[in-house]
Amino acid sequence: MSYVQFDVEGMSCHNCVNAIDTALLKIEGVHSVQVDLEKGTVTIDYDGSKTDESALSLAIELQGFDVIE
Ligand SMILES: [Cu+2]
Repeated sequence: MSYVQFDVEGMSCHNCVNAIDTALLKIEGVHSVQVDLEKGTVTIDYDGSKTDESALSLAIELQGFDVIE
C-alpha cells in the first residue's frame, strides 16, 4: 500500500470534496481518499502497482483544482 498527501488549492466546500473523492475513487488501485478542507490537503492510500502519484494529481487537476508541487 502506498500513501501520498497533496497540497491542493481551490477546495472550498463539500462539492469540491465530492468531486475529488469521486474522481480519485474511479481510478483502479485507489483504496481511500481523505480531503481536509481546512488544511487544503488530499491524502490518498493506493496500490502503487496499479497507479502512481502523477495519475492521482492529474485526476485532481482535471476537476479544476491546483496541486502544489
Ligand atoms: Cu466547492
